Amino acid sequence: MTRTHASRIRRTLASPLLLVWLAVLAVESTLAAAAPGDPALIPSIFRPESTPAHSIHELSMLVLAITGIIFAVVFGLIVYALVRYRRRPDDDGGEPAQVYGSTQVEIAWTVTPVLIVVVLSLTGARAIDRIQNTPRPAASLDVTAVGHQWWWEFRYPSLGIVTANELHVPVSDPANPTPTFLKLLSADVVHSFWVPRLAGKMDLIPNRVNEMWIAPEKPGLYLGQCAEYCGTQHAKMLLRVYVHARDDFDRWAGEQRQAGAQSQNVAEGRRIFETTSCISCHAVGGTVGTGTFGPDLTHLMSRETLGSGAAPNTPENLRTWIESPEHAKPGSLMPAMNLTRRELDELVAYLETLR
Ligand code: HEC
Ligand SMILES: [Cu+2]
Repeated sequence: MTRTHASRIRRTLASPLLLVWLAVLAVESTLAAAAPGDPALIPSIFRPESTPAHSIHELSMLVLAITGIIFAVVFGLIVYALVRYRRRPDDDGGEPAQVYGSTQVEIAWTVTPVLIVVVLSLTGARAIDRIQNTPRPAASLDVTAVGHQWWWEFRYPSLGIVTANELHVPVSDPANPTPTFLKLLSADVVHSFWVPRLAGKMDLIPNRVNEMWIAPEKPGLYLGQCAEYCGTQHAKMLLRVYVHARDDFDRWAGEQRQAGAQSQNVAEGRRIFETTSCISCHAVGGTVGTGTFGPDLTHLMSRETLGSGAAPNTPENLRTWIESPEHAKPGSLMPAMNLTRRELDELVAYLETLR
């Protein structure tokens, strides 16, 4: 083998491998960035923890196995042909034997792909059927999820709860399932609800009602992400699903149902909230604030993050958020209100009582 041939072969082999390797690297670094530190938080489809995600995982493994075999066979044949039929020093430069119209070969390479496609589409259809046509147990919970640029609104019509960005649901025992059924709506553009360890993606489309369900089997926090590009801050439209043991869920729901706190010593902060245009976009139970353009703030302090996962909900971050939403989330649809430093102190002190 001459040097140019060897390097051509190496180049031919290297480019698809390089692409595969780059793709794996990109996926891994995205996952790691989404959940620095804690591997349990990595939103991976390979570690399903809920019934629809199990079916999707099984299907993915089958598809990956079939496509993996195809990849190995095709790549093996390419490598074989490259080596076996490489140019040799004693080649006479003439054309090799030309073969036309082998009926067996034609049949083989038509029938095999058809069979593969039939198997893939039938198993896919079966998985879709299993997920979408599941009978709904009486003990299920209903939640309406509304996608907004760039945050999530969650309503529990049967419990009278409205919250944002952090979805709380009860755990579902496979022997006695208590799944959560989500009704997906959009207030503006198309978004997509995706928590990989719990279920597949489902779009939230304006003027349309989509539905999906989750039945998480283990309590804990599951991370997700809006999975349909929806504008500037799409990347910071994160999803947090808290799965609770039944008692914990009932306790959380009880707290959320209570009216907002009415603390006296933050009256000035409350006055600022009620007289600044905060109330045209935000609701706080028990106040004149009934806006729905932004997240409901009645139990703001029960959330661990601000701005749909853009920042941890600490007093400093809350203050920075109100002073300049641009800081944590450039392009966010909440304007900076140009409050004085004193007004900001009073307002943040008030917001911190919203537990
Ligand atoms: C024009 C409408 C509008 C006004 C006015 C407004 N906000 Fe907002 N606010 C929003 C939107 C939209 C979001 C969600 C931003 C995002 O996550 O992308 C938000 C988010 C927030 C959050 C974070 C909530 C969470 O759970 O993540 C807080 C706190 C907040 N606003 C407080 C205030 C206060 C206090 C005022 C008044 C000084 C105010 N907002 C004025 C629209 C508004
Ligand atoms: Cu979105």
